[in-house]
Amino acid sequence: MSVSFPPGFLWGSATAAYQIEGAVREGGRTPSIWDTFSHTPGKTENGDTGDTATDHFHRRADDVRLMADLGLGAYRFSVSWPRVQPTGRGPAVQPGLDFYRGLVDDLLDHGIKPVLTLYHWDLPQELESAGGWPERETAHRFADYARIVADALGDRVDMWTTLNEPWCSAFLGYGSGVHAPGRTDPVAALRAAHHLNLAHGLAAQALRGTLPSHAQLSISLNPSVVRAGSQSPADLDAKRRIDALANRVFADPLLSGAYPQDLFADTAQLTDWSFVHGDDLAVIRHPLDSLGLNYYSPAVVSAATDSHPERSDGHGASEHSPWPGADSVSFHQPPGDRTEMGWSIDPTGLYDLLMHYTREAPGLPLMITENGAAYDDKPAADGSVHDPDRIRYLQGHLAAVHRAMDDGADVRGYFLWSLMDNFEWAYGYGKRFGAVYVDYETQTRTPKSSARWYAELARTGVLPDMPAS
Ligand code: IFM
Repeated sequence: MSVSFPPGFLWGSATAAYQIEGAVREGGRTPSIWDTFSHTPGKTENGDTGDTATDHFHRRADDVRLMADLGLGAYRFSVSWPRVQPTGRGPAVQPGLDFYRGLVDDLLDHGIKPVLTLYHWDLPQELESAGGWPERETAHRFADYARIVADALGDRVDMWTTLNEPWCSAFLGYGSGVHAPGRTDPVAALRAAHHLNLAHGLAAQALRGTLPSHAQLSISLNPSVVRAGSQSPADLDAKRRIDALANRVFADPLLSGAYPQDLFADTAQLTDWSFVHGDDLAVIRHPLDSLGLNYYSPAVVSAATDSHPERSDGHGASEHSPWPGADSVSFHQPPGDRTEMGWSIDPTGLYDLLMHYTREAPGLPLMITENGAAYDDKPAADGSVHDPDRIRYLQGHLAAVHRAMDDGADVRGYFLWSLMDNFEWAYGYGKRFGAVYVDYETQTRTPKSSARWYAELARTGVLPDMPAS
C-alpha cells in the first residue's frame, strides 16, 4: 500500500562545500583542514582530494537547473568558511560571498528553498594551526564567521544550520584521526566536542542578533542508534558508554543545558572537563526551531572479551579509537544487507531515532537532514544509470519516517544524501552516494533511476509500496 506525506513536507537533497565545489584556490580561498589532510600522503583512498571535486563552483547554474528538473523543493548546502573568510579571522572576501549569493538567488529563482549549513568540516587551516577545535578561541571565531554570512545572506535564506555532525569533527578529526585534521588525542577530541557545542551556541546568538525574526535555526547531528549485543550488564554498559559519547555529549547540552554525569565518570582518567566554563551550558542551550538528524545505519555494541576490541563501527580503520573512555567496547555489523560502505541497512533505526527525539525534545520539529546509501553504480551501454538498491533503501527509510509520523513524530522534511556523487572524505571518489551520477573525467551529470523515482515522490508526496526495479 502506498502512503502519502502531508502537503508542505519539504523534499530536498544535500551536499557539502568541500565534497562538490572544487576551485580550492579561486577567489581568495585559502586551504581548509581538508585541503591539508587530503594532500597528505596516505590519508585518503588513492590520494584523492577535493581540488576539483564535481566542479560545482563553476557549474552552479547548471546544477541548480538539474535540481529544478528533479522538482526538488529544498537544497541543503554548506558554506566553505575559508572561501568566505580565508584565515578564519577578519573581514570576508567578496568573491566568496558572491558565489553563495549567486547560488541562493539561482535557487530562489527556481522556487527551491535554500537550507544553509555554516560548517560541514572545512575549518580554515590557519585556525587549526592556532589550535583548532580543542581551543576555545575557535568557537568565538565561528560566531564571527556566522555573523558575516548572516549579514550577507540573511535577507534571502530562511533556514540556517550551525554545524553538521559535530561528532565527526570532534571524534574522527581529533580522536581516531581518520578525518581532518588527523589528530589522535582523546582529550583533544573531548575538548573539541565541547568547543563545537559552544561554537553552536555562540553562533546561534550571533544569528538571532543578525537575522530577521522569521529565520529558523537548527543543528544537524548524526546520532548513533546504539543497540546492545545482549541484555547482559556488560553489554548494556557498553551501550550506555557509546550512547554518551555519540549522542548525549551533544544532545544533552543542546536540549537540557547539561553534560551527562556518566560521561564525566567514564572519562575521568583523561580529563576533569575544566574546559567547560561558567555560563557555557546556558549559551549552548539556545532555543532551536528544529533539530536536524542524519541517519544511515545503526551500531551494535558489546563489552570486549579480549584486549583488542573489534571496531567495525563504520567510521574507517585506525589504530586509535574515536571513543575516549570506551576502549573496551566492541562494535559489530549485524547480519543482512549492506551498502557499499559496509553499513547495514536497517530502516527501523531511523524510526527508533525519530521516536527517541520525539520523546527527548517534545514540541521541537525534526528534519531528516541526511539519509542515503552508497552503491557501486555504473552506467549501462546507453549511458543510463540504474540503481534499484538505492531506491529500495530510500523506500524503506521513507516508509519508516512515515510510520514515525503516524506515531507522533513531527518530521518536517527529508534531505536525500546526496544530490550527486562526490568526494566521500577519506574514501575519496570510490563511494557514490549521489542520486545523480557524475563522470569525474568529463563532469557529465546523469540522473540515476533513483533521482527520477525521488522526483516523482517530491512531486506527488506519495511513497509507493514497491520500489521500481
Ligand atoms: O558524505 C557524508 C557527509 O558529508 C556527512 N554525513 C555522512 C555522509 C556519508 O558518509
